[in-house]
Amino acid sequence: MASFNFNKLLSFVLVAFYASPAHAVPWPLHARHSTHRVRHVGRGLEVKAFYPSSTYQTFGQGIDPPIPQGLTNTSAPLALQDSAIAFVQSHLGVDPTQVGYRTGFTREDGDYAYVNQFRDGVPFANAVANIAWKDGKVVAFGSSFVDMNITTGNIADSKPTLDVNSVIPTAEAALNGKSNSQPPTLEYLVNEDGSVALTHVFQVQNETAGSWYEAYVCAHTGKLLSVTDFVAHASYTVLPIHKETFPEGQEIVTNPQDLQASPFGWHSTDGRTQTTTTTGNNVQAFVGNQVSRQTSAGDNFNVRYDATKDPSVASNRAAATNQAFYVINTVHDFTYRYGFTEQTFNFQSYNFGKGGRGGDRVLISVQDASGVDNANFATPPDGQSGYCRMYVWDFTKPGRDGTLENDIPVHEMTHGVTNRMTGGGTGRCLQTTEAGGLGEGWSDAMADWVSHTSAAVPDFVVGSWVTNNPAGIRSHPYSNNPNVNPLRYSSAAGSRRLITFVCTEIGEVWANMLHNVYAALVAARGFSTTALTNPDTSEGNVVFMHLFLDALLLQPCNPTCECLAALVIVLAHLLKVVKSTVVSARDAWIQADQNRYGGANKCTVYKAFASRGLGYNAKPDFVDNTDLPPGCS
Ligand SMILES: *[C@@H]1O[C@H](CO)[C@@H](O)[C@H](O)[C@H]1NC(C)=O
Ligand SMILES: *[C@@H]1O[C@H](CO)[C@@H](O)[C@H](O)[C@H]1NC(C)=O
Ligand SMILES: *[C@@H]1O[C@H](CO)[C@@H](O)[C@H](O)[C@H]1NC(C)=O
Ligand SMILES: [Ca+2]
Ligand SMILES: [Zn+2]
Repeated sequence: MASFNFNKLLSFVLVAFYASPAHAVPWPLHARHSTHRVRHVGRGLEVKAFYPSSTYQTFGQGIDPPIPQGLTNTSAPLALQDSAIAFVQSHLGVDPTQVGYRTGFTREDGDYAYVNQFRDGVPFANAVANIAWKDGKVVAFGSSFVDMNITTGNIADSKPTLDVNSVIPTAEAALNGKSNSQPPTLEYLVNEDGSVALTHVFQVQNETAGSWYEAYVCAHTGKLLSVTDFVAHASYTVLPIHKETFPEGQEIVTNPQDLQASPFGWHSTDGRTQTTTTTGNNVQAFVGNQVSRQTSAGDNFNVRYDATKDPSVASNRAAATNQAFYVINTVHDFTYRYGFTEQTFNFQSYNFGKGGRGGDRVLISVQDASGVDNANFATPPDGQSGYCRMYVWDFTKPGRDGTLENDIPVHEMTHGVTNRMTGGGTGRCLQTTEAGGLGEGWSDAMADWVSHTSAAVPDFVVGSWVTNNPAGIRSHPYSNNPNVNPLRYSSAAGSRRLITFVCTEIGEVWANMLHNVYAALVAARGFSTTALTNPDTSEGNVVFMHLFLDALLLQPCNPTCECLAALVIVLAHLLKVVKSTVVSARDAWIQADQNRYGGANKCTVYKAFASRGLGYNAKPDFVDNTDLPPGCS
């Protein structure tokens, strides 16, 4: 029979997810995973980050847009395209043939458009502009348009003398790779000296070497004029993903991006312009509020975190921002490999035409000022950025930045993964299970999963460094030794005593079951050291991650309920829902195995669940059952 300390658990519950008894406070709203409630995103600033430009203006409340020439009915709503072109024309004094609309979108917080400079119908690669409107007024404008009055006379003819196919081999040889399936384009390229060349633009890639370039070859001379290096020079001093806590040691990690998952690398949202900050297609990591936020800059990705100094010193802020950028990108990349893609509603600014909605990279606020001793992740629907807040922990002097304990950011990002993959990207489908704590369980299980480097499955403790407590912030380490972690299915029955119990306790029961499922799969099938980037092998850790993400897509969307409401009536209702979700979450794993592996791992998985009371005949009643399905022994 499971025994656990009521008071200890109660204290945990009261301080939400990441906290300890010493810091017991009533459950603060912000410390919950207040999924779907936080909807603010700093689009106005993101526009600038999308397209770094030589000039950038903001207009406060906004300025009236010009009326496009030839417009007869001024009260008819304008197409974004027409407004964009009219504004650029009037603001830069260029004629209509010099501006071409590229793309744009309308959201509830404003309208956004992107244009390129053109000449003779040929776009400029590096002369672009972006406009943002709020309530019909122009609020921001960025531009790198070149002044044609200066360049005229020094600009190449718009008709190429060389065919693109004739210049590709030279660039392939020079760049040690092959041109890929991205169609070549013809574009003007403004050179540093102000002259303008006509270029064939295409991508040259080498997966073995991990390189990916965009080549600009002169369409008149065949000379390689410029290269966009999508991936090089990205090195970060970070706590590598498999190291759970800061004392395990920072390392310099070079080119960690997975180009299958992030085709433009981590620092580009358009495959053309590269950011040199912690702003990219998958995540923007920053310190500060929406307006004054600071991202780390390229020459600063290798700053070390110094735990003897306060988290707020500039070097520690930069290091933590880099760490956040690295972790969120890493989770983006490996979950992408296992199925959290554009189509399954992942977080990306640009979706490469692969489905789903873009414009929703993760925003992660490091050392967020709104709290301490916790972290949270808000998951609005597909198309709106996930928002993660990381806090400083004040259990020690100096305090410790939670970002430097990988189990915390991995846990948080996993909330985004599970919320998006369950029920079709609405972000609405884990309200109940989240309240019941399954979300907590998945998030801990993910942090557990990334920490492994061999077939060994040591006990896993969450939150030990930030709290300076080897026992961490859960009631027990996750363990396949029942003496270390005695939690069983029936342990969740403790939730009957107090509604808030449900949230943490179910999560711990579930995470410990998954720890045991993982151990069983690795014991049965071995361990892959390339699991983060290769999902196509059959080792236990690979199978585990497939089942983990596949099951999310299979499980049902759950009705909404609030964990905070400590009402007996709600409790009764909640328990009914929670009960069914634990069993159905397990069923989804079994079904995922059936779908992907023809049921090859059914007995292994069932045995692990049954060993913790969630056996074949377990019912939604929190009564342990250790039965195995027919055919398993
Ligand atoms: C002008 O546009 C408004 C709004 O779309 C419309 O109601 C009105 O009929 C239009 N007037 C003319 C003369 O087309
Ligand atoms: C370019 O020259 C034209 C004609 O002289 C002038 O009207 C225009 O303002 C100039 N454009 C810029 C950007 O200076
Ligand atoms: C890719 O890089 C590898 C390693 O540098 C090299 O051996 C190979 O030839 C390159 N492939 C191409 C197509 O150039
Ligand atoms: Ca998306
Ligand atoms: Zn959580």
